[in-house]
Amino acid sequence: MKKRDEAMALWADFTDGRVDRRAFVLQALGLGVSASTLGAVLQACGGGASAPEGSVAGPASAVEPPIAGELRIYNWSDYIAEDTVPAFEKETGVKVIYDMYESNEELLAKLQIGGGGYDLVVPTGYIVEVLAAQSLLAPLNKAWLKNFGNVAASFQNPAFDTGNKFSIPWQWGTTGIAWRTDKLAAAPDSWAVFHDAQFKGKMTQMDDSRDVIGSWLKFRGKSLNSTSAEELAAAKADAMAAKALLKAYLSAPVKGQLVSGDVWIAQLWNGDTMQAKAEQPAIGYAVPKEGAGIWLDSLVIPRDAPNARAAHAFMDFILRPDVGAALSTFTGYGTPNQAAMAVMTDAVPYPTAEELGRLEYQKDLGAATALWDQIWTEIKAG
Ligand code: N2P
Repeated sequence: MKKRDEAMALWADFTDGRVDRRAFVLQALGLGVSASTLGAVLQACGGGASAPEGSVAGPASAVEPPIAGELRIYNWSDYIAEDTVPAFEKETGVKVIYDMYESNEELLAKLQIGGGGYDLVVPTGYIVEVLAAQSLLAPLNKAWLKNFGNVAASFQNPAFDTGNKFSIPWQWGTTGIAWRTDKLAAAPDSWAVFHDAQFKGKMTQMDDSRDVIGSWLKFRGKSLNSTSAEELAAAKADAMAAKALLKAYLSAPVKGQLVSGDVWIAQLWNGDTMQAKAEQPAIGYAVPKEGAGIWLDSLVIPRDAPNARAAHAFMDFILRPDVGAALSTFTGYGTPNQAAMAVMTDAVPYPTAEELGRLEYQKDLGAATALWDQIWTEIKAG
């Protein structure tokens, strides 16, 4: 019998009462049915009532799956300390397979086509919202996240995922301007620097629709979540004027060119800028006076993750103070982990009220996403 037929027969035995719940769970896990799928199935048939609130229902109460096997992680590049994965593998015996992406859109496309078979991914807040709305995430089992209390109160219960049903925070940061302090007389204080012809060919903006169009909306005093066709048309015109002077649209990989001096001015995130500065001290970071983006990236488990148990174990590992501190020390980003912050010597301070006044979180654009996509395609092609 094929596995699928075996699973169907097992399901019939369970619903007809020939197999009890415990035997059903054990045999289904043995057939390769994931814990999250099983949880959803058991909850749908009313069997999840005894599971803890907001958990992967069923398996946690019926049988505790072991922390074992393979864990597939898909994360942004340069976004983890060098020893995090080896230390987790050594402690748990879990084998980690680690792949990287450069933008939220790349991640979203992968998850929407059901590709990758990942157990953990690291979207920005507005993408958590999109993934949850499309039922692409597995709910967290808080009983497996003993260290969750280490998260700073201000980073718990985010607007994009109330109650942390699906996510735990990874790092937070801002999207501003990295610049070579030995090539420019002063820090760029405005997005207008990307319209300054004296820097033609020495500048880059990020390869990211939300960041590029968002910067030009901020430049005109608008929200970086604007859905107004008129405001977006103005942002497009500003982006096209800048494009004529840009070397490229490039995100994290621009670091090497900032270090070498091929690029003097780059739209970039604060932490990646600090990573470049570690190699080339003549690099500064500026948040333009018109304002910029602030974001919180989070660990989430895709709905069909094969190893949700190990994914939770990795989340709980990251929530430890020492592991969280090493992570942010490497990335140069802010830690949302208060206990980690307490043991760091050079932590990024929480933004001041004055800074928060100029910073804006990206939100899901809903139906206007299509218009943004169209404008971005036109900018790239234009
Ligand atoms: C990766 C940094 C990603 C931050 N180097 C984007 N939210």
